[in-house]
Amino acid sequence: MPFKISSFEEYQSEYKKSTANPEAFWDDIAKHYQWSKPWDKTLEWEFKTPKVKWFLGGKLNITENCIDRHLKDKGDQKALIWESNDPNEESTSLTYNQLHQEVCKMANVLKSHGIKKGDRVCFYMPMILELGISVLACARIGAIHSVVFAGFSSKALADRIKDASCKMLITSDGINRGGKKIPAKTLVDEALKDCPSIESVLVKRCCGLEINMKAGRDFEIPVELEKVNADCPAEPMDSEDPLFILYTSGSTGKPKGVVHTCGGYMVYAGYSFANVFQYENKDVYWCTADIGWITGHSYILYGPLLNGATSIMFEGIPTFPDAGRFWDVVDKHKVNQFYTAPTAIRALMACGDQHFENKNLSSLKVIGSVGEPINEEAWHWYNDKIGKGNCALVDTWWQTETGGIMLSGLGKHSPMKPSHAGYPLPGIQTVLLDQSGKEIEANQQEGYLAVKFPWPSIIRTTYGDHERCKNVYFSHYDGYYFTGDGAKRDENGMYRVIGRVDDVINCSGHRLGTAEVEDALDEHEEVVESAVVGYPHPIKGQGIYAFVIIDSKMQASEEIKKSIIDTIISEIGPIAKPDKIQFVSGLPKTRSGKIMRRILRKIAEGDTSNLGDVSTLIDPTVVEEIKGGKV
Ligand code: 7RM
Repeated sequence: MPFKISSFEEYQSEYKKSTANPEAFWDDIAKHYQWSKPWDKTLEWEFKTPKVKWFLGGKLNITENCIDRHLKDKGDQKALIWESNDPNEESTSLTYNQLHQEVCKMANVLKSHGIKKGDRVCFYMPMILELGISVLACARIGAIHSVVFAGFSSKALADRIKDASCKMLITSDGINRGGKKIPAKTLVDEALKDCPSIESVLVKRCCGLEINMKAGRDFEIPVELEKVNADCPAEPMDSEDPLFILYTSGSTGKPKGVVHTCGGYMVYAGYSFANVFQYENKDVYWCTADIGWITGHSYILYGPLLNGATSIMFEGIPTFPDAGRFWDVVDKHKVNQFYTAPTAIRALMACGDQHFENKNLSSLKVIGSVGEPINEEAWHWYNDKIGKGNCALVDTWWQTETGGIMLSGLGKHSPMKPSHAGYPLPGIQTVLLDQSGKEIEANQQEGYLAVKFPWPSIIRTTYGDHERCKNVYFSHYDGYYFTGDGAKRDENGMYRVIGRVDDVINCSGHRLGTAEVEDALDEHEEVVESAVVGYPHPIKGQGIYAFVIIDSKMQASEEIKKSIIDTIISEIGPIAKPDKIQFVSGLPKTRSGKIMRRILRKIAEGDTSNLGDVSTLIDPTVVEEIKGGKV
């Protein structure tokens, strides 16, 4: 039973085995890891409640599998390489031995501050090594990490801290982002005015910013590290104990905390990494995501480390100091597997070929894409200009909720087709459903992408609200996990994921709920009502288009627009800034009061020729007004 597949034929036979007898299949895969107690039962599941449990009764610690297990053979190999935002700063690294020591020390710091198994620890940090170390330190002692992307506002941070009643927050003085410095600690101080559950804050300085340190609450990480030793045995965790919470947006309400558990997540993160990226001993792997997103969790930290890989953590952005930065780093570290997002590819494509022409990219073997559909033009540019027609391009489809990659080629072993994610990984039983929930067999017909059998890293619950998990993912179609995406299959069974079919916008690879943005808009004093839709955007994939009704006493003006944008930045963060705001006097509503987003989407796309049936609207004249309106 191979852990790493080495031909397309082998993929096909593994896939067959995995569906014929999923439990035997995953039993074999899971045996490649280190367990302190073997599991008694492989799987228990039903998708109604839902209840899914993998490797029941098994005990393990993911950090023993990520670190300790490699010390004998790879102790002096680099585990993490850190590349600064500043291209002139020397990069640093940690070998597996050093990572072991740092994680153990940090784990002892957490313990010395009263953090125990099951406690929630929140992170609001840039991409520095202390982030990776501290996340693993949580896992070492069984504390549940909740990493909040540091582009979110203090309000959004506070919401997430409160939702999970986090006991500790780990942060930095600031964040270096291109030529800017973001005052992280100041934003944290603001958030913590309203978060009584936080008992202590650990701070790492990396920006040279002036900050306030609140006595008795705030502690400097280097000072705390001085006080502890490097001996910290790993806490034996039950397979189904939570490993982390990660918040993600949905079509309704506030972002929800997706919960992943220790055993199943470990098994699938490691397995999918090995197979999709076809990592070989001594390769250097680089994923450009931020650890604030699931891609960073699974494919900067856990997946690579589970495989004893060398993984790069990059603090910067693609366009600083110029659009050649990615290719500089690839050349400098002789990167073998490179994993990024279509929005970055499109942005760099627009900057011209001079940025990579003088860089040596010949180390690349696999180049990956994630986060949104990759359009054909970007696919070809990536394949031809970066991969030189000589690399495997893997278009990886997955979600925060799936924990790991679901649809993708396996390195060079799978056929490639522009804009197609391709085939499901072994163990992943994807289907396309029609409106009525019937499985579509035919090719080239669009349907709802769903999964009909559990895989080890499937979402277990949404933190503190299991009902919501059921409603969002398991109630649309009985017996299926519903992804929220539309897709089709070609004559060879290769999937092409088209995009969200719900009210979720994918803007530069960031997931945002239209309701979430509307709620933020409605916080503005003069905003009476709003409706938000996505529209095609050449770089971002989707842009955010807001239709806004303001108080009738107010004049629409650039100032109001600006203050509305400020409200969004403070409610959610700069990632949710609308690209377009159109003031309107009414919204197209049905008699039952529902906004007809279909019409607004058409108008936002600039396609007003055929808006379809508007007869069910209370007042069809608003459509004419909106069509003729200005942005
Ligand atoms: C990993 C991640 C999930 C949503 C998902 C899709 C979209 C992601 C692809 C893609 C087409 C892809 N997690 N998506 N990857 N669409 N092709 N290769 O992005 O939870 O933040 O977003 O992203 O709509 O549902 S996420």
